[in-house]
Amino acid sequence: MIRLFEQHRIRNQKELEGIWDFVTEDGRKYSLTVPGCWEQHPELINYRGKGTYTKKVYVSQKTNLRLEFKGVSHTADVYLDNVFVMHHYNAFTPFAGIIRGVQPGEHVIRVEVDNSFNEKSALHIPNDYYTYGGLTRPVVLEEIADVYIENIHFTPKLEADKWTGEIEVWTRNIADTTANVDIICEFAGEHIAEKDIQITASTNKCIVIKHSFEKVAPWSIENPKLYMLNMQLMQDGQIIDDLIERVGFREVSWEGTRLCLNGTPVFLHGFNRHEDYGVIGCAIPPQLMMQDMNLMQDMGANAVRTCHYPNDERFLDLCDERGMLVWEENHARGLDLERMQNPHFDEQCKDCIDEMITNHYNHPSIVIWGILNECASETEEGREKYKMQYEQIKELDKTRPTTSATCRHFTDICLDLPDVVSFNMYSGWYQDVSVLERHNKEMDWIATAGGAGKPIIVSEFGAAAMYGYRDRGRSKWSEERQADIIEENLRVYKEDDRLTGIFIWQFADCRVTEEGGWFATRARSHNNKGVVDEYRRPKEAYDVVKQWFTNWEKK
Ligand code: ADA
Repeated sequence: MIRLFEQHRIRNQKELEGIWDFVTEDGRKYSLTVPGCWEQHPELINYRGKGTYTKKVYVSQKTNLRLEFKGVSHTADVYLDNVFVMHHYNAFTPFAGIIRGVQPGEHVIRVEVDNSFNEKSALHIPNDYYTYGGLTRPVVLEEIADVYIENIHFTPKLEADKWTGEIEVWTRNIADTTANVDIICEFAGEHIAEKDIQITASTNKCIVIKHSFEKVAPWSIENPKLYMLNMQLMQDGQIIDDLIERVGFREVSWEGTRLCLNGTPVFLHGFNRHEDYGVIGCAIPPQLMMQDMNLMQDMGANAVRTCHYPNDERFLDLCDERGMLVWEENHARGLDLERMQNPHFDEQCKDCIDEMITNHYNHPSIVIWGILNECASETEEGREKYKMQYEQIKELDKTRPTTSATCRHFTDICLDLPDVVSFNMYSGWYQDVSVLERHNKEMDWIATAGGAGKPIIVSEFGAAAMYGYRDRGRSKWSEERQADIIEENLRVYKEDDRLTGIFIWQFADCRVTEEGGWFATRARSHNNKGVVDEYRRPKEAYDVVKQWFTNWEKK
């Protein structure tokens, strides 16, 4: 399944799911499922290095091929019939390439994948989550015309109780001659058209359409109403391409200390969720995404943070359908200044932000963009990079607020930069201190350090517990103690009107790397702070969270 909804009725699209040939760099051959992690194979559980996937495809007539990878972990070099097509770094964002004039017959797609840690990888490093290996998200093969729709962005706006929308249609002409096209769109009960558009040879063109909508229902947590935006491209009276996007009419704003959805203040209460699940690693299929969603909503959550990287589009589709608000962030966790000064860091972050927003812009569930979790925001050099990335986000999307989860308590010099201030706090776990006292100290500091008058989110809080470890003494690592610590935090945050959101760390246990010394503080080489374990077995904290979150809005 490529997305949770159909994106093409005209364009010929297929998912290259199933069995691919795979060979490690030392010549071991396997048949692996795609999407999938190579760690699923018993001989590759800890394999870190290079491997090559190959797949034969058949083309029935001469055509242009568009080959898209929704996620390859973590570096890919793609070839068609041994001709280089494209390179991509970072496991968590989609990328696509065009191959013009492919002859009919059999062709071979080859993907050289590398999940090793090296100086060229500034973001995938030994860390408190696992960098898997493989074609971990869907692979899509499309036959496209010389002129096609590359992307669509929809920006809803509520003006005097009336919804208007701006539709940006990015078209591309890969032919050697100028094209004359029309675009037509059925959307939210309206028929929209733009005629006689000229697209010069070998260029892109963005067509902007503004329209007002009489009879639409807003997208909200309670009623996440979605509309299909069906865009078709016509040339000489023929529909030669199409792209269907699914969008919602909603506005995010931040007024004073609150985040607002359609003008109404909202309190985000939910989980940090890594893409990691028992035996299948990060290649979570929609069935299990659905299970995660069901569990989080059973506990009464209304928000999820995609710690610490852009998520699979199908999970974001599910959040759109279920009214689950999303904090999505670029890929970074705990990079100190030295790591932020890796020569590849700036470009790899820039590409990640660009691909995240370009591809995820239309998801109504995404209400905030995050960057650089716990990176070097206490340094001047780090501040320059935070500033650059916030500015890049605003260039791409002015409709959503920005934030970053800091742990540089009392030393952070970047709180003036984002729209929303967020901090990670482990009172009761790493520090045996009063949650209330430590929280007020943090909030007082934030008010003097650039965060005054801004919305504030506690982006992480929680404790570890080994699933099944029960202890009447409620010692640390027992399920009982985890439940106690989470409850003490919830009790404090519930009473603090200065907050606009809280995220428990974390929804489920996740694998971590042995490299980097994480094994020492991460029993089983897992981060065990999940409210459920990696197989989604609930710990005692599950019912505590459920009791608090399901009654959260009631004062
Ligand atoms: C940090 C970090 C998380 C996780 C957490 C923990 O706040 O942002 O990724 O490592 O600590 O479990 O200690």
